[in-house]
Amino acid sequence: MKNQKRVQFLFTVLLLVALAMGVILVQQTQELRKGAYFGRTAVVVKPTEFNVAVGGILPVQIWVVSEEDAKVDGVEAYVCFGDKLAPVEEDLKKSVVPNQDDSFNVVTLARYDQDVGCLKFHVGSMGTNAADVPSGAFKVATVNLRAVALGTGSISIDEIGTKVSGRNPVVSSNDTALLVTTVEGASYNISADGGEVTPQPTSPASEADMWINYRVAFAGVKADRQCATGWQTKLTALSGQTRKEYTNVPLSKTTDVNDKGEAVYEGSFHAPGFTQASGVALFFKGPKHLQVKYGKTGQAAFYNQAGGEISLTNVASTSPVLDFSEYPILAGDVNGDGMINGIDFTTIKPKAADFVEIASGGYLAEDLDGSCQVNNNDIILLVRSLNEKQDQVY
Ligand SMILES: [Ca+2]
Ligand SMILES: [Ca+2]
Repeated sequence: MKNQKRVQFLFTVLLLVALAMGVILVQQTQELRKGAYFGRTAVVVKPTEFNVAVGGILPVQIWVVSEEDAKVDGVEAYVCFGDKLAPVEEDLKKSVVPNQDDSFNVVTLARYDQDVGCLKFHVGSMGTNAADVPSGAFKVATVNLRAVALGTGSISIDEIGTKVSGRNPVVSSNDTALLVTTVEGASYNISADGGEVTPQPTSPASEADMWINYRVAFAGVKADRQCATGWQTKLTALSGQTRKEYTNVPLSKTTDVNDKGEAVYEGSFHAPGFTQASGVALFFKGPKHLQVKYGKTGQAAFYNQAGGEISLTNVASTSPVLDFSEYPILAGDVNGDGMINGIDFTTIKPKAADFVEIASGGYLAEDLDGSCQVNNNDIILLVRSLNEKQDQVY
């Protein structure tokens, strides 16, 4: 009797558990029905980093990644970027450029919520056959924003306010929405206009100090490059035991080119504390470059010996113009630790694979040739610098 009761009790408990689970299952099914999504997507901003001068334009790419090859035919995105950026065009729809290559051909909505710094827009593919509607990873549109103030910030996709629609492979289904499960944004850094750089000596130069007049070039930076302005350049002057370092020396782009078609930059600098007139060696280093030694004017290859043979004077007009432009400053030190190695390579490689871009006039450490895009050419430059540096002792 006692045993029979226990069995009965256990049976009741099991029944209750089963019942409870059934209720949960029913609830979950109802949740899914309420969502009525036929697939999942991620909405992503590319590139992940923007460096631009005030007034510059950020081409913000909106990408969608759909799971299981779900076809996407419309994206309503809510992109927030704060008060340091603003849509480029007054006619908001013109700030959003749909990616025609992937069938997106119409902007049906564009609203700028200036108080919160967000832009809502809808991009769709109108009159496109299901076969031509993209799936997987693809760019939907480019949103052109202008940098209007100095500072840093982020560009984010508001997950709640972003909706993706597509073509349900189950033709009989009315569900055309895709669930947005992941969003990824980007960061931006807006600096002062990079065009003009002024020297910042530790102390002003005195009459006895030497003038250094120079012409240099950066490896791979051809004359037409739009993202090679305002590159902060370090100059070190050496003679005997005297060594002086100067950051941010003046450099302005000329219309001249060297034998390889690289733009020639020139500068004239009154070097505080450097009074040595002969036996001088100069070292130049760009922001993503190796320090390159120059021991004589007109140098067209590396100067592979100790010391230097440059002469200077303390008068700007009589100090010689030293032409180093035929031996450009070697590029490739992306992280600025003074050497080119695997770390620089692993930093540059994924960005080259993604063709990460920057607006004209912007700065991107990995863009070694100033073309405003990271690609194979930048990797080639890095490798070339490594080869060049191998044989050098000084
Ligand atoms: Ca490095
Ligand atoms: Ca480049």
